[in-house]
Amino acid sequence: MMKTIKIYFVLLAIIIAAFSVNADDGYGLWLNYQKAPEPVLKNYHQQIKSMMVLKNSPTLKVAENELFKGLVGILGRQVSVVSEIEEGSVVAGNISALNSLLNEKIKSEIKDAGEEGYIISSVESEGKNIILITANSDVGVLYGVFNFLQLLQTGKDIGKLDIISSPKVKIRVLNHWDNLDRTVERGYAGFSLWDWHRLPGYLDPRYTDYARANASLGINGTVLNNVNANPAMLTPQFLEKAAALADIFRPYGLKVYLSVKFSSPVDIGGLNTADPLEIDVQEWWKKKIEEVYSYIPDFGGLLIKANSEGQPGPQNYDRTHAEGANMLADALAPFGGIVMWRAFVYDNNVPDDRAKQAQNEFKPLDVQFRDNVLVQVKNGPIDFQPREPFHPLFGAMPGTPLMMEFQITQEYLGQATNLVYLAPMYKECLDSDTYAKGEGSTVAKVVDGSLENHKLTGMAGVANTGNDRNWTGHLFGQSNWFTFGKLAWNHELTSEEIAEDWIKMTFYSDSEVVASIKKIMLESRETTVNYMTPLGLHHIMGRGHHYGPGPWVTGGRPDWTSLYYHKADKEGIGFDRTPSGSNATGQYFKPVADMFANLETCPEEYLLWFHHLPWDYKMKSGKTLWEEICIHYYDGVKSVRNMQVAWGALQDKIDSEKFKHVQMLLSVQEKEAVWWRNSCVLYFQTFSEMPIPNGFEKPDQTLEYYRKLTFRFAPGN
Ligand code: GCW
Repeated sequence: MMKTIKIYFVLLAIIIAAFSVNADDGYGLWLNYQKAPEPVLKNYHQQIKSMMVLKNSPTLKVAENELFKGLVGILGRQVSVVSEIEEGSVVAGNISALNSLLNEKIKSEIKDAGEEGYIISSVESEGKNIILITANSDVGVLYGVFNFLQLLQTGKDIGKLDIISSPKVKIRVLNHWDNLDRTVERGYAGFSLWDWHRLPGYLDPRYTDYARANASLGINGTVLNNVNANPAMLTPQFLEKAAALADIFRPYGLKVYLSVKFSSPVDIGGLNTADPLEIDVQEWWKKKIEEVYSYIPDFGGLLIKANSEGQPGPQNYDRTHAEGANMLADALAPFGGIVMWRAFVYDNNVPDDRAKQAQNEFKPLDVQFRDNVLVQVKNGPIDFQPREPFHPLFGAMPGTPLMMEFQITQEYLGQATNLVYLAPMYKECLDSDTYAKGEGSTVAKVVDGSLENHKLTGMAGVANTGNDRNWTGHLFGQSNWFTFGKLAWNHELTSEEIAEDWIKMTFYSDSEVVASIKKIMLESRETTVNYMTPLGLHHIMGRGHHYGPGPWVTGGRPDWTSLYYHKADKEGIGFDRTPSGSNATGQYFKPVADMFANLETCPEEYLLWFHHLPWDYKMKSGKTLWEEICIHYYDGVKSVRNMQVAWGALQDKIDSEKFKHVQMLLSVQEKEAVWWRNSCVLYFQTFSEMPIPNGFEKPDQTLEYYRKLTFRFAPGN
């Protein structure tokens, strides 16, 4: 009998261990709060004895719960919640609640922390050593708590804390391209998180987890619905649902915004025009916005895609983007709401060069927008390609705050089957020098307002979330959500720093594992560029769904074909955007324009973006352009294989479920990389008529084979 019981307990222990250590499906994101490893654990135990949050608001209640949960997890023991400070207390609260504990230094520094910033400081009070987390606002305290926990999760020394942090941009929002039927445009992680049908009655606990995840990154807003907006979003039925989400998000500092269709006054308002200069139309919007605020008193504002890809807009009535945006801005202004007006325009006439269109349309409108309007600009002038030069609008509209739009969902970067860490791509854009006001006028300075002293600033990320158990489809997609939030708060962080924190918070592993995952992540974006669109190639993905290669896509609207972008023929390949071509280079400021236009100075990674060159053009390496194209495609595949090997070596070092998930996806990625390489090399070879260099494995399928592949139900389309 005794023996059976023993065996039973041993089995039970094994089962529990298996489930707790080896079955992490990724739902907990970077917020699992695993026990800290020795030796830091010992220090933390000495330094943290108890906690106290001075709370009088739902936000501070959230902060208290989070701090408690975090400390218990990380310290691996109970934590007492005290009402008087003790030696080793972690004390959090806003400045008025903590007033008596603040020293002169904190009192003067807190002014610089602004509305959402915070201070984390080791101080001595009444002879006791404590850690203070304080801010001007409650949400600042919450951000401070998350940051403090992150310090512990990443094993930082907390002996002498002296941190002051505040966000570099004001509006830090996710853009969900989620439709009301729960499909997600360019979504690869299942269906929309918003269960519209069951809202507002049924409140999925996941909504709270979503808000918490965003708050942990400092994301303070979310646009719930697709920019290709359904006018029903503004009907009472859906406003009530949106309001239910807003109520859940509020304590987390997360404001709700909506995308609207410009023709809404006609679609749902019974008017026969949406002309922004018509009084009736203006009145309709004023009433509608008033109604929105009656549902959501702290509503953030509107996001609009107008006169782009078939969406209606002010140009339908011969009005400008500014006239359209200002009408909405006037309706929102009394409530403090803002308009985010997108510059991704794509009109009904095929332009000589689509890369120039946004600047052609928007630059002349500078200083015409109301104070509560931001123009939202994609990072590059075409469309979220694996690599684009920065958008020439940055710096070109000094009188208008320009907001950055990054894409987190990997529409053009392997969707949810490819491991691609996007921080290097975001940073490449943010760090680019526009030269708008001489050297040092980086895109980041345009976006954070410091270049022109704009107070209203913002950064948007097209979300990669869905109702997949792990939120983002690919586990590493989580790192891109994380990255977006971190960079929106502080664009000065490096890709390395962000990767390192995310890895530690996700895999809680030793430094060797961290180093090896970090290497995989940091190389992944360049790897993808190599097997998809090396040397400045772009927009050669499959038609419609953008899944896989489609360099052969022709027919239909020219600027929706690959041929339009690569312009390959017997003579050569690439889009001539120099003054002898479309002169898109002329949209950049002086030294940049010349750098791109001049073959001597154009960085090779943008070569075919700006130049049409013969196949035998001599590259810096001494090899021909054709050879270099091949080398890049083959390198891309090789790097994916290296990633597989490096990942394989982690087998016994990380959670087995996470390991297998990524391992399987890496093998899908390897096949897709080969598919990309073979398709592109074989296709371009029909023009170059040159051989694949010696020593490279020959494609095992014909071009015809690849051209015939179809994917009828590819997601996100
Ligand atoms: O990247 C393209 C996508 C469209 C998207 C559009 C946009 C929401 O292919 O699906 O529409 O950009 O940004 O408006």
